[in-house]
Amino acid sequence: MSEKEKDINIITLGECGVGKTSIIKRIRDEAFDKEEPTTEFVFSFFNIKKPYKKLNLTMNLNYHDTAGQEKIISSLPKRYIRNSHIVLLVFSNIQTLNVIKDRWYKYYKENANIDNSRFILIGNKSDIFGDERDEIIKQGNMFAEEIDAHFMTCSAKSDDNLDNVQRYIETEAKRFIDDEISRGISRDSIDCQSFRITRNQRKSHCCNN
Ligand SMILES: Nc1nc2c(ncn2[C@@H]2O[C@H](COP(=O)(O)OP(=O)(O)O)[C@@H](O)[C@H]2O)c(=O)[nH]1
Ligand SMILES: [Mg+2]
Repeated sequence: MSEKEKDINIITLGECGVGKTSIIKRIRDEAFDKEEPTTEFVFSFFNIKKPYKKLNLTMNLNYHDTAGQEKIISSLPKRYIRNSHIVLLVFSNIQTLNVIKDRWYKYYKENANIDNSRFILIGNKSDIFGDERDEIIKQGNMFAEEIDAHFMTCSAKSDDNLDNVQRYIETEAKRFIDDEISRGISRDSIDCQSFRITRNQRKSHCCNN
Protein backbone atom coordinates (compact mmCIF):
# COMPACT_ATOMS: atom_id res chain seq x y z
CA MET A 1 0.00 0.00 0.00
CA SER A 2 1.53 3.30 -1.05
CA GLU A 3 1.57 6.12 1.47
CA LYS A 4 0.60 9.03 -0.73
CA GLU A 5 -2.96 9.58 -1.82
CA LYS A 6 -4.47 11.80 -4.47
CA ASP A 7 -8.15 12.63 -4.72
CA ILE A 8 -9.56 12.68 -8.23
CA ASN A 9 -13.15 13.89 -8.48
CA ILE A 10 -15.16 12.52 -11.36
CA ILE A 11 -18.55 14.03 -12.21
CA THR A 12 -21.28 13.36 -14.75
CA LEU A 13 -23.01 16.09 -16.74
CA GLY A 14 -25.74 15.86 -19.35
CA GLU A 15 -29.46 15.87 -19.84
CA CYS A 16 -31.83 14.01 -17.60
CA GLY A 17 -32.51 10.52 -18.97
CA VAL A 18 -29.33 10.01 -21.02
CA GLY A 19 -28.10 7.30 -18.65
CA LYS A 20 -25.61 9.03 -16.33
CA THR A 21 -26.75 7.17 -13.23
CA SER A 22 -26.85 3.86 -15.12
CA ILE A 23 -23.21 4.32 -16.22
CA ILE A 24 -22.10 5.19 -12.70
CA LYS A 25 -23.93 2.19 -11.28
CA ARG A 26 -22.26 -0.11 -13.80
CA ILE A 27 -18.82 1.21 -12.86
CA ARG A 28 -19.59 0.81 -9.19
CA ASP A 29 -20.94 -2.72 -9.55
CA GLU A 30 -18.02 -3.76 -11.71
CA ALA A 31 -15.48 -2.45 -9.22
CA PHE A 32 -17.13 -3.80 -6.13
CA ASP A 33 -17.80 -7.23 -7.57
CA LYS A 34 -14.09 -7.69 -7.88
CA GLU A 35 -12.71 -5.75 -4.94
CA GLU A 36 -13.49 -4.82 -1.41
CA PRO A 37 -15.41 -1.56 -1.29
CA THR A 38 -13.15 1.13 0.08
CA THR A 39 -15.91 3.49 1.12
CA GLU A 40 -19.58 2.97 1.55
CA PHE A 41 -21.87 3.95 -1.30
CA VAL A 42 -23.48 7.16 -0.12
CA PHE A 43 -26.35 8.39 -2.20
CA SER A 44 -24.73 9.48 -5.42
CA PHE A 45 -21.12 9.17 -4.37
CA PHE A 46 -18.66 6.32 -4.15
CA ASN A 47 -14.94 5.90 -4.07
CA ILE A 48 -12.60 3.44 -5.73
CA LYS A 49 -8.95 3.28 -4.80
CA LYS A 50 -6.48 2.52 -7.60
CA PRO A 51 -2.71 2.40 -7.43
CA TYR A 52 -0.57 4.61 -9.63
CA LYS A 53 2.54 2.52 -9.39
CA LYS A 54 4.80 4.81 -11.41
CA LEU A 55 4.43 7.50 -8.74
CA ASN A 56 3.93 5.14 -5.84
CA LEU A 57 0.63 6.69 -4.89
CA THR A 58 -2.97 5.69 -4.48
CA MET A 59 -5.60 7.47 -6.53
CA ASN A 60 -8.91 7.99 -4.78
CA LEU A 61 -11.32 7.96 -7.70
CA ASN A 62 -14.33 9.80 -6.26
CA TYR A 63 -17.37 9.29 -8.46
CA HIS A 64 -20.19 11.82 -8.10
CA ASP A 65 -23.54 11.74 -9.85
CA THR A 66 -26.01 14.59 -10.29
CA ALA A 67 -28.85 12.69 -8.59
CA GLY A 68 -31.53 14.30 -10.71
CA GLN A 69 -30.59 17.92 -9.95
CA GLU A 70 -29.68 18.44 -13.60
CA LYS A 71 -33.37 18.96 -14.40
CA ILE A 72 -32.87 22.56 -13.32
CA ILE A 73 -29.33 23.51 -14.19
CA SER A 74 -29.14 26.29 -11.60
CA SER A 75 -29.99 23.84 -8.80
CA LEU A 76 -26.81 21.89 -9.45
CA PRO A 77 -24.48 22.72 -6.55
CA LYS A 78 -21.56 24.84 -7.77
CA ARG A 79 -19.20 22.83 -5.60
CA TYR A 80 -20.10 19.79 -7.71
CA ILE A 81 -18.61 21.49 -10.73
CA ARG A 82 -15.92 23.45 -8.99
CA ASN A 83 -13.54 20.77 -7.84
CA SER A 84 -13.97 18.20 -10.54
CA HIS A 85 -10.92 16.79 -12.28
CA ILE A 86 -12.59 14.48 -14.80
CA VAL A 87 -15.91 15.33 -16.42
CA LEU A 88 -18.05 12.68 -18.07
CA LEU A 89 -20.20 14.54 -20.61
CA VAL A 90 -22.99 12.08 -21.35
CA PHE A 91 -25.50 12.14 -24.19
CA SER A 92 -27.62 9.52 -25.93
CA ASN A 93 -28.64 11.02 -29.31
CA ILE A 94 -28.02 14.06 -31.52
CA GLN A 95 -30.48 16.20 -29.61
CA THR A 96 -28.85 15.54 -26.23
CA LEU A 97 -25.40 16.00 -27.79
CA ASN A 98 -26.49 19.45 -28.92
CA VAL A 99 -27.54 20.30 -25.38
CA ILE A 100 -24.08 19.26 -24.15
CA LYS A 101 -22.58 21.71 -26.63
CA ASP A 102 -25.00 24.56 -25.96
CA ARG A 103 -25.51 24.23 -22.25
CA TRP A 104 -23.54 21.73 -20.18
CA TYR A 105 -20.08 22.35 -21.53
CA LYS A 106 -20.54 26.13 -21.24
CA TYR A 107 -22.00 25.83 -17.77
CA TYR A 108 -19.03 23.78 -16.74
CA LYS A 109 -16.50 26.24 -18.15
CA GLU A 110 -18.21 29.16 -16.43
CA ASN A 111 -18.18 27.50 -13.03
CA ALA A 112 -15.11 25.31 -12.94
CA ASN A 113 -12.23 26.05 -10.64
CA ILE A 114 -9.73 23.69 -12.16
CA ASP A 115 -8.48 24.83 -15.54
CA ASN A 116 -6.93 21.57 -16.70
CA SER A 117 -9.89 19.24 -16.12
CA ARG A 118 -10.15 16.37 -18.55
CA PHE A 119 -13.31 15.59 -20.48
CA ILE A 120 -14.66 12.28 -21.68
CA LEU A 121 -17.57 12.61 -24.10
CA ILE A 122 -19.78 9.54 -23.78
CA GLY A 123 -22.46 8.56 -26.28
CA ASN A 124 -24.56 6.18 -24.18
CA LYS A 125 -27.42 3.91 -25.32
CA SER A 126 -25.43 2.57 -28.27
CA ASP A 127 -27.88 -0.33 -28.32
CA ILE A 128 -30.58 2.04 -29.63
CA PHE A 129 -28.60 4.54 -31.75
CA GLY A 130 -30.46 3.19 -34.79
CA ASP A 131 -30.32 5.39 -37.91
CA GLU A 132 -28.51 8.14 -36.00
CA ARG A 133 -25.46 5.93 -35.34
CA ASP A 134 -23.19 7.31 -38.09
CA GLU A 135 -24.15 10.89 -37.37
CA ILE A 136 -23.65 10.42 -33.62
CA ILE A 137 -20.17 9.05 -34.21
CA LYS A 138 -19.29 11.81 -36.67
CA GLN A 139 -20.58 14.66 -34.52
CA GLY A 140 -19.28 13.08 -31.32
CA ASN A 141 -15.78 12.90 -32.75
CA MET A 142 -15.98 16.47 -34.08
CA PHE A 143 -17.09 17.96 -30.78
CA ALA A 144 -14.58 15.90 -28.82
CA GLU A 145 -11.81 17.26 -31.01
CA GLU A 146 -13.08 20.80 -30.51
CA ILE A 147 -12.94 20.59 -26.72
CA ASP A 148 -9.90 18.29 -26.52
CA ALA A 149 -11.93 15.41 -25.11
CA HIS A 150 -11.92 11.71 -25.73
CA PHE A 151 -15.07 10.31 -27.36
CA MET A 152 -16.49 6.90 -26.53
CA THR A 153 -19.77 5.12 -27.04
CA CYS A 154 -21.27 2.57 -24.68
CA SER A 155 -24.46 0.98 -23.48
CA ALA A 156 -25.14 0.96 -19.77
CA LYS A 157 -28.04 -1.33 -20.54
CA SER A 158 -26.13 -4.10 -22.33
CA ASP A 159 -22.83 -3.28 -20.54
CA ASP A 160 -21.17 -2.75 -23.91
CA ASN A 161 -17.80 -0.95 -23.67
CA LEU A 162 -18.26 0.07 -20.01
CA ASP A 163 -15.00 -1.68 -19.09
CA ASN A 164 -13.19 0.56 -21.58
CA VAL A 165 -14.91 3.66 -20.21
CA GLN A 166 -13.74 2.72 -16.74
CA ARG A 167 -10.21 2.02 -17.94
CA TYR A 168 -10.10 5.32 -19.77
CA ILE A 169 -11.18 7.21 -16.66
CA GLU A 170 -8.21 5.69 -14.85
CA THR A 171 -5.90 6.67 -17.72
CA GLU A 172 -7.20 10.23 -17.61
CA ALA A 173 -6.72 10.36 -13.85
CA LYS A 174 -3.07 9.43 -14.33
CA ARG A 175 -2.71 12.01 -17.08
CA PHE A 176 -4.19 14.65 -14.84
CA ILE A 177 -1.64 13.88 -12.14
CA ASP A 178 1.21 13.78 -14.68
CA ASP A 179 0.05 17.14 -15.98
CA GLU A 180 0.12 18.65 -12.50
CA ILE A 181 3.68 17.44 -12.08
CA SER A 182 4.82 18.70 -15.46
CA ARG A 183 3.32 22.10 -14.63
CA GLY A 184 5.77 22.34 -11.77
CA ILE A 185 3.67 21.26 -8.84
CA SER A 186 5.90 19.14 -6.67
CA ARG A 187 5.14 15.54 -5.92
CA ASP A 188 4.90 16.37 -2.22
CA SER A 189 1.86 18.53 -2.83
CA ILE A 190 0.09 15.51 -4.21
CA ASP A 191 0.11 14.00 -0.76
CA CYS A 192 -3.28 15.42 0.15
CA GLN A 193 -6.75 14.29 1.09
CA SER A 194 -8.39 17.01 -0.91
CA PHE A 195 -7.26 19.19 -3.76
CA ARG A 196 -5.61 22.14 -2.06
CA ILE A 197 -3.84 23.80 -4.96
CA THR A 198 -5.45 27.15 -5.56
CA ARG A 199 -5.95 28.94 -8.82
CA ASN A 200 -3.42 31.60 -7.84
CA GLN A 201 -0.75 29.06 -7.03
CA ARG A 202 -1.46 27.46 -10.35
CA LYS A 203 -1.12 30.78 -12.18
CA SER A 204 2.15 31.56 -10.45
CA HIS A 205 3.51 28.23 -11.61
CA CYS A 206 2.50 29.09 -15.16
CA CYS A 207 4.21 32.45 -14.99
CA ASN A 208 7.43 30.84 -13.77
CA ASN A 209 7.61 28.68 -16.83
N1 LIG B 1 -31.65 1.36 -24.15
C1 LIG B 1 -30.89 1.86 -23.19
N2 LIG B 1 -31.46 2.45 -22.11
C2 LIG B 1 -30.66 2.96 -21.15
C3 LIG B 1 -29.25 2.90 -21.23
N3 LIG B 1 -28.74 3.52 -20.15
C4 LIG B 1 -29.78 3.93 -19.42
N4 LIG B 1 -30.94 3.61 -20.00
C5 LIG B 1 -32.28 3.89 -19.52
O1 LIG B 1 -32.51 5.29 -19.65
C6 LIG B 1 -33.29 5.75 -18.55
C7 LIG B 1 -32.58 6.89 -17.82
O2 LIG B 1 -31.40 6.38 -17.24
P1 LIG B 1 -30.68 7.12 -16.02
O3 LIG B 1 -29.41 6.39 -15.74
O4 LIG B 1 -31.61 7.31 -14.89
O5 LIG B 1 -30.38 8.54 -16.68
P2 LIG B 1 -29.90 9.90 -16.00
O6 LIG B 1 -31.12 10.72 -15.77
O7 LIG B 1 -29.00 10.54 -17.02
O8 LIG B 1 -29.19 9.56 -14.74
C8 LIG B 1 -33.56 4.53 -17.66
O9 LIG B 1 -34.83 4.02 -18.00
C9 LIG B 1 -32.46 3.57 -18.04
O10 LIG B 1 -32.84 2.23 -17.86
C10 LIG B 1 -28.67 2.26 -22.38
O11 LIG B 1 -27.46 2.16 -22.56
N5 LIG B 1 -29.54 1.78 -23.34
MG1 LIG C 1 -29.50 10.24 -12.79
